[in-house]
Amino acid sequence: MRRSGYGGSTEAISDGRCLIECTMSDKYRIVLAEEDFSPEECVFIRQLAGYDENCPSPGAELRRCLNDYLVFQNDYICAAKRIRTELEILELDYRIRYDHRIIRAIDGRTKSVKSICTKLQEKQKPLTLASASENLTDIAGIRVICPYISDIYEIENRLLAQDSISLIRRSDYICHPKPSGYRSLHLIVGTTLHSAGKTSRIPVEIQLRTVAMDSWAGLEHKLKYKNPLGVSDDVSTELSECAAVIAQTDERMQRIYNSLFGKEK
Ligand code: 0O2
Repeated sequence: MRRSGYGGSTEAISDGRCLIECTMSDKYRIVLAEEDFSPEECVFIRQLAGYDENCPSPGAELRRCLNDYLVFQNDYICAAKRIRTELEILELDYRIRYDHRIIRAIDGRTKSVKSICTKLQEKQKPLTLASASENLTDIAGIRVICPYISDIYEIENRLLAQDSISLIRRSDYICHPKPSGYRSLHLIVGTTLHSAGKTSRIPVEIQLRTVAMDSWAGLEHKLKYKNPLGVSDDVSTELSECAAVIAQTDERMQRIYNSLFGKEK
């Protein structure tokens, strides 16, 4: 096995495994060998990138698949990074200008290759990278946690005022909670990337919630939303009632905040 320096050349090894170096920056310098992915993930990557079983050079073909996948994924990493930076700038501006911490936390993830495939299968869409780009809008996801409900809409307005960010879809689960009791503002925004001579608008899902909504969603996610065994109607009702109590508390806290600080911004 031979590895070049930081220039990013790659070398397949004889038993069909391979190593890839990405050359973006130190942070994104990724060295991947097949064993970095579970065997299951490797199957998904091969499927998504259209692995050619008849290719006379399996190592090189796997390397191509991994490389195609990493190039695909990198667009989403970059798009999320840009949105995150805008959010951090906004947070700083509010802290300095108004002495208000409009954002308590920002969390982010890119969807795993397994989740991408599962979602495509659920939507009965082809398992290809092109299909993932076309049919999924949450490959890059950012969660923003705010103190007050009004902060959520303030952030929305400020973000969408940016030339580099456009709204693709908006779901207001605060005004219209899900039957489960789930509350958040979901924005699918697009941001334009220019790379390798082409321009593309990459979607990023932003979930904006209060601290209280987030604590409920975090617990319910495990208890019910992602529980493969499901829960009884009684538990569902109780969870939904908890969400309603939390929503009332958020509204009361908002009223207290407004009464003390008014509309300064
Ligand atoms: P995960 O593991 O959290 O990422 P789409 O996902 O865009 O194809 P849709 O219906 O537009 O479909 O998405 P939706 O319902 O607007 O938002 C999906 C995400 O919101 C979910 O992602 C969850 O993160 C969150 N969410 C939606 N409903 C609930 C709920 O009842 N409880 C909790 N805790 N979270 C919820 P994923 O990919 O489904 O899951």
